[in-house]
Amino acid sequence: MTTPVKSDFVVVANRLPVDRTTDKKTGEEAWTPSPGGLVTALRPVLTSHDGAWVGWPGSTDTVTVEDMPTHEEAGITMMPVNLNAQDFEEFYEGFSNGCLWPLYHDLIVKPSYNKQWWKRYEQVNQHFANACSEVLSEDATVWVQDYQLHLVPGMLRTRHPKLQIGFFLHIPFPSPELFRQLPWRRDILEGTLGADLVGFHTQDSARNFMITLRALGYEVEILDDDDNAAFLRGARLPDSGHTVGYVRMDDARTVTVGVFPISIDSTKVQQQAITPDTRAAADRLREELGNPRFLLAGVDRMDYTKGILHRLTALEKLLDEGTIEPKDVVMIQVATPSRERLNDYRVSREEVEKVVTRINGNHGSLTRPVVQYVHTNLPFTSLLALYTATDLMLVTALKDGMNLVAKEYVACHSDGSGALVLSEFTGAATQLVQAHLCNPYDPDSIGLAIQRAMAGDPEDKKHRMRAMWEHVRVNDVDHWAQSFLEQL
Ligand code: ADQ
Repeated sequence: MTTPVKSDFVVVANRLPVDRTTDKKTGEEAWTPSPGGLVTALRPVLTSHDGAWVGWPGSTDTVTVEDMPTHEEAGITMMPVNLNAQDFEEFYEGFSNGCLWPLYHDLIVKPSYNKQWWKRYEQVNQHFANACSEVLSEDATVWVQDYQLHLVPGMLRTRHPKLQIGFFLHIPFPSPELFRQLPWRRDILEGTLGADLVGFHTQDSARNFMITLRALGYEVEILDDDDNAAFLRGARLPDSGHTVGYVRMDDARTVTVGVFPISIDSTKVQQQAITPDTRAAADRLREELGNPRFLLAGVDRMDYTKGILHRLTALEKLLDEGTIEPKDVVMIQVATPSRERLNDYRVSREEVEKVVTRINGNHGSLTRPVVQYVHTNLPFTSLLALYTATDLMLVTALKDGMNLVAKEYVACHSDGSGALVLSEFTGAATQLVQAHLCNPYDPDSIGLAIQRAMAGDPEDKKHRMRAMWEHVRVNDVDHWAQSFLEQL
């Protein structure tokens, strides 16, 4: 086996930024880049620093470095971490998505605290740390991503004391009372604190993390500036990305805790949205739907955190009460298949499909259902056409770290058209403050936001959308990555 090139900058994430695809005609297998914003944002830093990406290739077949695209082909070193079927079940589906995911999303469903899953989580985190050790130079910068890999910073720190390590959590960090339920709470915190910089999307998450640490006896300093004083009083501020405080460790290290709200490649999305092709596809879509007065849409992974059921129930209520006429609206709901083997995901899909059927049964006509629902992954170009065609985007997550769909929608409406209904419980709501905010637990609140967005004064609607676009334009994913790495 060849020894990989040693890198000065290493990203560690659950998934590698490539997918294995099979050509339908020839049956030939190849790696295709996955379109995520993270890799786009980090590519310049990765290529200029002989960068490496450590992650799972996405299947339970064993993959070696030799099977991956070469450094020359990909511009970076791809270091695969293999997961066998049991790792996938216990580390990924089990501990990551059956325990941490529901715990961090405020117990929308019940987390399972399973010791066997925890042991597997430790083992797999060790595999990631080992793979990382193979590609890093002794004083490299390593950026560890997300809740699947909480223990990696600590494992790397023990082996390579000179590294600069960053950790970013893409999902919310829960309140101290909830986090305390976790039997392995100290291990998760200790692992995370192997980093020099720990980043969150929102002040709420950063504050929850700091207060949890303080309650467990860590020496925590929360900075005494105006913003922090305000957020400690419970005020909600638009997050702009800054240091919230420090944790003083027993080994004399200081860990910095900061807020870095993630974003999208705003200009690229906006540019793609205004091409004649996208515009024509959007017009076609509306036409095929019978040119409805209002086209509403939701675009999500099929996940119980996204509040798909809640938005459909709110729409159903408006239709049942006669507040909205079925002839005036079409709602498109696109749900990407996700974590389908987990029971909570199966149940949430069934609930969504039931309400779709009921709405169409009660309010559709022979030729036209009110809700068009697809359970599929769409190419990004189709998503852009959908965003562009949509008058009213519904993002009603019960809890969401950020929610990039909201930002993608805004970037497709740089001309001020459209409207966004946005849940208060998303990270995006701390930034896109001009959206029609709603409480997704209350169908009347979603209903009111929909009505306001539909009936709003055109000038006010335009003003809101343009203000949000300006925010997303300036605070793009590049800004996010740069501010984190500069701080690190
Ligand atoms: P997710 O929970 O996956 O991400 P989100 O931020 O909305 O949620 O990102 C979803 C992405 O998938 C978007 O870029 C969207 O375009 C794409 N997508 C959604 N439905 C699709 C479909 N049917 N077909 C194709 N693409 C689709 C986690 C956290 C979020 C956080 C992100 C980034 O849960 O809170 O914003 O990470 O940190």
